[in-house]
Amino acid sequence: MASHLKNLSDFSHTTIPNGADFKIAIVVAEWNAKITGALYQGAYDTLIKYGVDKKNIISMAVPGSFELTGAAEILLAKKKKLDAVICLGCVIQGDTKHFDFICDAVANGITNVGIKHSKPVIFGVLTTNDEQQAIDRAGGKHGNKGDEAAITALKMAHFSATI
Ligand code: DLZ
Repeated sequence: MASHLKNLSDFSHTTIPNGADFKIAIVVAEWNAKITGALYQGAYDTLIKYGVDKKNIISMAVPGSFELTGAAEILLAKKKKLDAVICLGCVIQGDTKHFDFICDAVANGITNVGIKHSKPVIFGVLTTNDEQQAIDRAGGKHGNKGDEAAITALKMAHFSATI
């Protein structure tokens, strides 16, 4: 069960833990819904693929990426048995500084919520220059960052469970 490394050669990028014992929340932003819907589908399907029970996946929507931090905080405060929260969003660069404020706020906010609760809170937010870059990362030529966020959640939940 324990996954402590004995030496550096034990390390493997390919080991993805089974999620049968985990309860995981996915919070997804409604802004840029076509993109975030694809991220959500990728994350959900990946959790199922690695053994997480449907009834142990909590799916919630929030208006925009800025709200992801607050939602993660509420979930972790009210649902003590969660093993991880996956935050999914897509912020696309516009003509104003809004992009920078949202990206900074959500990155720092998610980090702080995870530290506060000692629980993995995963940053699955695309921050792109344009819509095409987002499409490419939401099931396009650069894969689906929702899948990657789910795998990170499984690895970190396993890390936490084995300490
Ligand atoms: C207002 C706004 C803008 C301009 N752009 C985005 C975006 O690209 N992606 C995103 O997820 N949300 C955006 N929002 C909404 C904010 O995240 C937030 O919902 C509002 O500022 C209300 O707090």
